[in-house]
Amino acid sequence: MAEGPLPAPIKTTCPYCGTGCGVDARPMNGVVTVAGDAQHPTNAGRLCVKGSALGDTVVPQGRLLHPQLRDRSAPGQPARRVSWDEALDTVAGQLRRLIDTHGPESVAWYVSGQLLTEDYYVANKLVKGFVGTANIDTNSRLCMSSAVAGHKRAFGEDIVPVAYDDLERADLIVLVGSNTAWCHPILFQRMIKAREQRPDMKIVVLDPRATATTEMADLHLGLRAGSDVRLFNGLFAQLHRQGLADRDFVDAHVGGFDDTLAAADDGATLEQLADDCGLEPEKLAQFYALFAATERVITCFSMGVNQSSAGTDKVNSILNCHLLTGRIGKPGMGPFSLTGQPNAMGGREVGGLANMLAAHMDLENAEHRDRVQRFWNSPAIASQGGLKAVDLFEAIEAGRVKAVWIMATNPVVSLPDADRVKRALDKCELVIVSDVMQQTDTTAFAHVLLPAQGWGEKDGTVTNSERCISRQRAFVAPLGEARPDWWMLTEVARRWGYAEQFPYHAVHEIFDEHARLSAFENDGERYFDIGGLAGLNARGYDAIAPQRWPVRRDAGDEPAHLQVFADGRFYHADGRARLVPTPPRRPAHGTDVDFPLVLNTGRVRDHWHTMTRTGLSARLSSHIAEPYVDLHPRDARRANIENGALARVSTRWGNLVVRARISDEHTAGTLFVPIHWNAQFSSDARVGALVNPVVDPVSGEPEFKHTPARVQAFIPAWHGFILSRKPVSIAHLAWWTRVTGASFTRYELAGEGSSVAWPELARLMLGATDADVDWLEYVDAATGSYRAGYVVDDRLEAVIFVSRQPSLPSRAWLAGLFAAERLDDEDRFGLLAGQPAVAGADEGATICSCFGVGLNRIVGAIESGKASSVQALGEVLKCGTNCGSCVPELKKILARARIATPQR
Ligand SMILES: Nc1nc2c(c(=O)[nH]1)N[C@H]1C(S)=C(S)[C@@H](COP(=O)(O)OP(=O)(O)OC[C@H]3O[C@@H](n4cnc5c(=O)[nH]c(N)nc54)[C@H](O)[C@@H]3O)O[C@H]1N2
Ligand SMILES: Nc1nc2c(c(=O)[nH]1)N[C@H]1C(S)=C(S)[C@@H](COP(=O)(O)OP(=O)(O)OC[C@H]3O[C@@H](n4cnc5c(=O)[nH]c(N)nc54)[C@H](O)[C@@H]3O)O[C@H]1N2
Ligand code: SF4
Ligand SMILES: [Mo]
Repeated sequence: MAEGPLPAPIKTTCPYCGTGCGVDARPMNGVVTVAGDAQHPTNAGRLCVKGSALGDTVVPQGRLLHPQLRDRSAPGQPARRVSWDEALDTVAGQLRRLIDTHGPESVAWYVSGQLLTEDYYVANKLVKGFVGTANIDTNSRLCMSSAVAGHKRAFGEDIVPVAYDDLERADLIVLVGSNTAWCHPILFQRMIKAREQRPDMKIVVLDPRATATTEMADLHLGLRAGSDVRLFNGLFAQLHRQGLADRDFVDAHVGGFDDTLAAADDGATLEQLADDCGLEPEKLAQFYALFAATERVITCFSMGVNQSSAGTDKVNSILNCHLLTGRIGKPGMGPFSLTGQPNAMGGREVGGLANMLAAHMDLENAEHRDRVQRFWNSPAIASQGGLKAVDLFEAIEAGRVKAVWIMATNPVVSLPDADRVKRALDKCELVIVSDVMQQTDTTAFAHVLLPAQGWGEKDGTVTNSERCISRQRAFVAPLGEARPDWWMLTEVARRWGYAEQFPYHAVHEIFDEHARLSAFENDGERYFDIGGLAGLNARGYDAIAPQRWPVRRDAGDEPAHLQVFADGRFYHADGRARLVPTPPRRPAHGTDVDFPLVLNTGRVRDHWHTMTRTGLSARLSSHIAEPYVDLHPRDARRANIENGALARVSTRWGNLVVRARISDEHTAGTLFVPIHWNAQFSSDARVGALVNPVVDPVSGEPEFKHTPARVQAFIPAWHGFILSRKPVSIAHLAWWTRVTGASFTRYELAGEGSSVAWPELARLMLGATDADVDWLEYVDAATGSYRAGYVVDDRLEAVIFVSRQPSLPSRAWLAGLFAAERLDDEDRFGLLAGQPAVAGADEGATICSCFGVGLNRIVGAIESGKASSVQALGEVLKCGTNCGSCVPELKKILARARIATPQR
């Protein structure tokens, strides 16, 4: 029978990073396949590795399916399934009781840049306009709040003045504190492609760490952590000295010059500046010269800038250099804040932060408050800023805030001093959590669990880094009783008697209201204006094509894509921008004898945040399987830690145990631990528990990138791993990590007790209790080595490998055996050796997740002379030819192989 044509895809938007790629989703027979949307202006058909694997995450595993109530005073009691009515009556009733007894400030919401604009709008309206408190903050506090504060100080409004196609027009792209190659992969690929087409274009990266992004850079400045302000102040002073200030532009449009120059220029020499920033003077001079000589420069910045106790000053020190030179408001130039979450920008539009109102209006502004209150027809409106994320959880711990509704974020993992978050939630009278997953570190504390619709089920809009609004469209039926977040909020509002102000039955009605508010009494005073999208019916809304705001109603012949600030008009009351003095200061806590190293934290290529979704995908779990700490050989030697062994990292706030990755590519004196692992995936790897909760005084953003720390060896009695088709109970062990495999689960283990009776224990753990299973076993008491496995109907069921040493055979080859329906004799022969009987069949660690190409195969192809370039590797092995996310790593493997193999 001939195959029919593929069904037409549903066009939607990727739910991961702020790049905001368009996705074609095709659900078929319970499986979702995805491809890049060729018509989307952001990605023109491409997807990175996380986007390509989205289908793996639209699955029922682990989903929260029904509303539940849990009586936390009766420990051990499971949550009780209830109807939506009972759950919502409980939420509305309990919150009302607390508000009536203790006032509106006694309750709070903690929401997320992963909500859709419509969810976010309703949450913000309900809390600020109807509860009458601004105690609603969002995880964007941990992410974008320094950028928001910096923009407001400089421009008078939170406006990002660069669009993606400007990157293609720039001659210099400076990436500050951004691992773009891994965190905004498709945007990064656009930059690399632009450089291929115009080889004069340069990419400079400022990051204390060597990353996949620095691998591709023309120049990497490995500056000392926290020294960005000093570096950009130095640039400001030098640009001024060289006469590169655009006097006309500054005179006409920018205030604050004298004070800013005074703060920036303390007369330091280039050598002094370089020394303060931990750089070679030549390198710093090279960067300054490049910046000075290039008119079309875009400075992109991300978490290495925002997540700092001087985050807002870091942002302004960058904006200052652009304002001084007038390199803003023209094609191919400007400062560019890269947003992290898919709807970080949408959250800013609706005023999701505790110190904002809605539609780019301010809480502190009485006229704005009055305007919004009239528009909402609301009984009250918050008149002062609410608690910012870190303060909010402190207030919960102190008992001042008695109820919190957490929505689409996992604060027990992602906030700094995360053990305090646990203590706070433990004490809190009422914890409501809406999430898509049943079991997270945060849902464990919920009294009320509300099942939210996930990606593919929910419907709405998101706005990406360049202010492009795109639709996320539903393409599968919601699982269980999952409902949209806006619906839950609306139902609570109605129970409080606000049915008239919350009349929503469908998502387009909310978007319409949001669009109308943006235009309401605007008259050009606020740049954020999408009045042109108001009045759409369901069909019109569904058809919204990706477009950048502003979208004004009476735009006349305004070009579709405006160049922001082209007319030199800014949004302070006097229409001018501001240079902001940024005297440099060091990170809040310096190192000392007890904590001599700097702990830096961030992301890996294939995981998203707390892994609730990417952790479901075998493909995405194979690139970096375990939590780790990167450290320099010098620091490892001092602590007696070997590569691949376990290490304990401690700070004043907490500690964890993870795998040590030692390399002289890492910066001496610093540690890097990824943010993703948590109690669902590892016994002891939640790095948030170690992070200093100090925040930037202006933005309230925590200093996630800089906590004084120390590292020690962690030496268990034995190391081991299990691969098993059935789940294995490992929670009692000293240390463990769980990794999703294709048809099995992998467990990395370490334990105490030198005289473990392995033969009995292993059969029990692996569930091979039937006497007649085909059980294979190898014991070497002398070396403490134990290996076993079993086969049912010729199919491998499970293996366990244990040793006193951390070095154990490769998991990759064994993992491959689980794919086969039958274990052949050769494989059976190699099984307990952990090695293929035929040489060369072991993939090694996955590099290309799209095609499952491992390190060993890549090195093999290079060493055998079959490939000597990224392109040739792609031709021979396909690696790097789909999403391209692994190209920086391929480049690095090639470079290493070139060093290792003498030239012939
Ligand atoms: N794969 C993947 N992609 C993601 C995410 C994810 O979870 N996984 N999350 C998304 C989200 S929400 C966000 S916010 C973005 C974050 O995207 P990025 O900001 O690019 O990612 P991070 O890894 O947090 O940190 C960036 C870099 O800042 C550097 N840094 C540390 N201290 C300093 C400093 O003092 N100065 C400078 N100049 N640099 C410093 C770190 O070494 C690190 O390499 O990624 C988004 N994209
Ligand atoms: N140490 C350290 N910590 C950090 C950072 C760092 O660099 N270092 N970065 C910070 C940054 S920038 C960010 S953005 C945060 C991210 O941190 P979090 O926001 O805590 O991380 P996520 O895993 O994205 O959490 C999203 C939660 O929402 C659920 N969810 C998904 N979709 C929906 C939905 O539609 N509705 C609802 N109700 N729930 C949904 C998911 O299952 C998950 O539990 O981490 C911050 N924490
Ligand atoms: S770059 Fe990757 S994660 Fe980010 S939006 Fe595009 S496909 Fe999604
Ligand atoms: Mo973020």
